[in-house]
Amino acid sequence: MDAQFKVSGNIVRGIGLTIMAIVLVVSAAQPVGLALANPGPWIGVIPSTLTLSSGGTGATEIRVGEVNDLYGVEFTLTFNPACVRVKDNDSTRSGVQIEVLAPFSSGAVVNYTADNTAGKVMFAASLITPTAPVNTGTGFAVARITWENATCSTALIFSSSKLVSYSGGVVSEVTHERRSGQIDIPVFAPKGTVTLEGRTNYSGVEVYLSQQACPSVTAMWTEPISGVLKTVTNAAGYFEFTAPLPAASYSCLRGYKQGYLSFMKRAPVPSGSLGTIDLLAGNVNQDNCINIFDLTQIGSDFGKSGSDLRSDLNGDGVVNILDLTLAAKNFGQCGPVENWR
Ligand SMILES: [Ca+2]
Ligand SMILES: [Ca+2]
Repeated sequence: MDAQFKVSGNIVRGIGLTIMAIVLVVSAAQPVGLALANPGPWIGVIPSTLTLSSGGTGATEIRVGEVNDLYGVEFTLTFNPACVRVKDNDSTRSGVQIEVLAPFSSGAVVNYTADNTAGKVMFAASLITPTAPVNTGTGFAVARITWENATCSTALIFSSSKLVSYSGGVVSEVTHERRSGQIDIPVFAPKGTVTLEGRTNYSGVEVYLSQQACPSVTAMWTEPISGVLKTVTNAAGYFEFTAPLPAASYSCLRGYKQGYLSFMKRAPVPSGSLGTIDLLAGNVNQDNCINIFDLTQIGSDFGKSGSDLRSDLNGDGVVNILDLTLAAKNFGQCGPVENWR
């Protein structure tokens, strides 16, 4: 074996490169394996996901973990300024400042500002002798950022960071992992399905989402109040809202279709699916009850054909025995219907 290596320099060199390549691959893979087995020093956003309602306020801490003798911290955290802004924690200074936590708050704080235009938070602080270095353990908070006016979700990413330890008279930079975070704003999006008795096409049901409480009376509401959101069902009866305000801002979902009893969902209107509501046919005169007035109207329209006939409950273009039977079957019923399934 020795002879072979000596004979051909090319072979030796080739093997050497292969070994180097293997070493490189192994060493590149090592930090991942080690990080899983035994987490090393880190700086991170805690909680990693801050869930806020739209327009809401909440705080995240910037913590450092698994560092012994921490003495200095510097970081820049970026966010989408179109989605959220940093609340000013120091009204005595111009600009926007975040909260520096002890013991760094009594140290040499060089920077603790936020830029709500560029979307970044900058921090640089060191402890001062005689303050002892910090053993951070599993997580030590150095700063707190209060977020306000959140309108959309955004990542919170460290674009740079430096951790410095001071031990035995030596200042040294600590290699560490950056754990980014995020602000999450769940979208309030109630949706559901409306079926229309006697029809196979469920389109054209007007659905409203309002900040005003649902009406307690059975009377048909007439016109939409200002500020409500409106949508219309498709042929399958499906509707969906994407509401810009927090869920708690909305107190009532309601809707109607000519010829049918109205329906509603009282507060709290859930985000996501409300299920399906089945509307009974026969409310020709829009008073939200099916009674003799409706039957009388159908009777007087009996035999008529054309589009947009009030008494044409099933929408087949003619007022006939089918429409009369639908209304008669539901005689005595009143809306609004609330039995979602
Ligand atoms: Ca009626
Ligand atoms: Ca008809």
